[in-house]
Amino acid sequence: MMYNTLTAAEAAALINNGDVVGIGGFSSVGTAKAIPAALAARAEELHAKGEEFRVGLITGGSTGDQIDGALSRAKAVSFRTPFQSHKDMRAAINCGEVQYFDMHLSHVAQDLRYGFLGKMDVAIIEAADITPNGEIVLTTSVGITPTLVKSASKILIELNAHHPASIIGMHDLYEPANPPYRKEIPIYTSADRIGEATLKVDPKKVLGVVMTDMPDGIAPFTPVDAVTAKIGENVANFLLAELHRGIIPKEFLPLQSGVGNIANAVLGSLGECQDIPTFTMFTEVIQNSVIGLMKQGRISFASGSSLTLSDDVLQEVYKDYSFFGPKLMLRPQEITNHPELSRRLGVIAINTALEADIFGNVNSTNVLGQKMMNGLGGSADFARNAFLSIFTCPSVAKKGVISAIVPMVSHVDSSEHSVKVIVTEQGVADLRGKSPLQKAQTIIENCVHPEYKELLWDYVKMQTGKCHTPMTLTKALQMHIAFEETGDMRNAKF
Ligand code: 0RQ
Repeated sequence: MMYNTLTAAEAAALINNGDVVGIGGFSSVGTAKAIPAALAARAEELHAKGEEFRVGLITGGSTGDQIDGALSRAKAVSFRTPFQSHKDMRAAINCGEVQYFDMHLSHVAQDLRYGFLGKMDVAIIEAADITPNGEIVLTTSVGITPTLVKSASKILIELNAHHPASIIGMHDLYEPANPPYRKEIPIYTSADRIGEATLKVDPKKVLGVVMTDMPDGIAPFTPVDAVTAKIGENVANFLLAELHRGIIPKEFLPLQSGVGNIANAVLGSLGECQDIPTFTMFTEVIQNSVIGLMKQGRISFASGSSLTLSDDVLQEVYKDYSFFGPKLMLRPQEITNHPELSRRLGVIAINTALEADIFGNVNSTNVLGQKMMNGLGGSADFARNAFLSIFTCPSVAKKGVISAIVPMVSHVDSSEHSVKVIVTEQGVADLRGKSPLQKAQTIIENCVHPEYKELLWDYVKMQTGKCHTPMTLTKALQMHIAFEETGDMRNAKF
């Protein structure tokens, strides 16, 4: 190999207090793992000696315990962007210890290139293989890695034996030029290849390679429950009706589906619905359910930025790579989430809301407008530009003391202009072509839990016939206030 080998501790020692560190990878997979864990240990050692040690942390998306967990517990992170979903990092953000800023995932790489995020000192990336001329075969994700290695002044590589070198060709690496030289992105179907299979890095920047053998560590999904199954069924029936009335073409359209148990259940229902033709995915995260549906012949191709599979399912893919390999493609998140492509391909986007309001605005991130959950991720990239943008959520949270449908969301991630359909286990609200009052009527009638219907009707009636949007400024957050004061939104009064 043309690069030096290092131990994880030696690599971590090359990172300085105040550095901005970019860790390649996305959705907790394909991330470097050993060096970040060693970096956390180094920070703890230095802190014990009374020395300051914190770095800025930029990744493609969420990361696992070795990164967001270990570094936040070590109090080694000064700022964090663009997305996380780890309980310890979330706690550090919500107590003000880490300055977090939420970003559309499609923007991260270009904001780095534009210089909006300042200088990038060190990129730490994971490789399945390094070619004789020093090019990198990435592992289970791409994220912002191609941009990271260009922006950073130093590069550290983890060569992870857990992934076979034979996955060369699964990645399609393409970086748009900066304006005014940017051209159209020539992808016309989910499976179109436009870039390179391997990542070129400047060998002068590579400080060394750490050898590892570590799984991504994605836990298997919890089984589908009655509520998520019903949401999945409602989405499938809605899409089927759109297909039958000719709104969705008979070939069907590529699907984007968010992360988590609800998204997994929705995909499962779509797959089971034999009246929906075999479809492709043009998505951000490829999760377990996609692999199951490929085996059944229901999904013919999946383009995404990460292969977020539990280890047992990933091993299944590697074992039968001649079947799965030609059906999978991993691209930078700037491409998977690109507005041009969502519009051109006519992506059907299905994402999850924490709460939605009766006018169709969606909050995916801030609980009670205050506490960060994960970040908006790619949800708004897709929602704004999709052919059809659907948001799903259970109608109530926390055993019914919270209604997911409220008079006004406490934070907006996707506005009413992007949100076309809301689906809960109660039913489907189709918001297309409706005024604010009509949206409110449809959402309350079809999506709200029975225990909250009367309350929300009372709210709407206060201003109906008096203004364009029937909202009451002094009462709009009354349900959130009731929850904060009494622990139950049902105690709100209008
Ligand atoms: O908490 O487990 O402690 O009970 O929020 O909620 O219903 O299990 O749903 O796991 O799918 O997450 C929006 C956070 C939903 C996720 C969000 C509580 C609820 C539970 C989780 P408990 P569920 P999910 C592209 C798409 C943004 C990124 C995105 C997300 C916990 O989907 O991060 O879409 N989306 N990316 O009890 C207080 C409410 C609540 C509430 C639910 N109104 N108030 N708590 N909860 N509603 C892919 C990527 O970008 C990578």
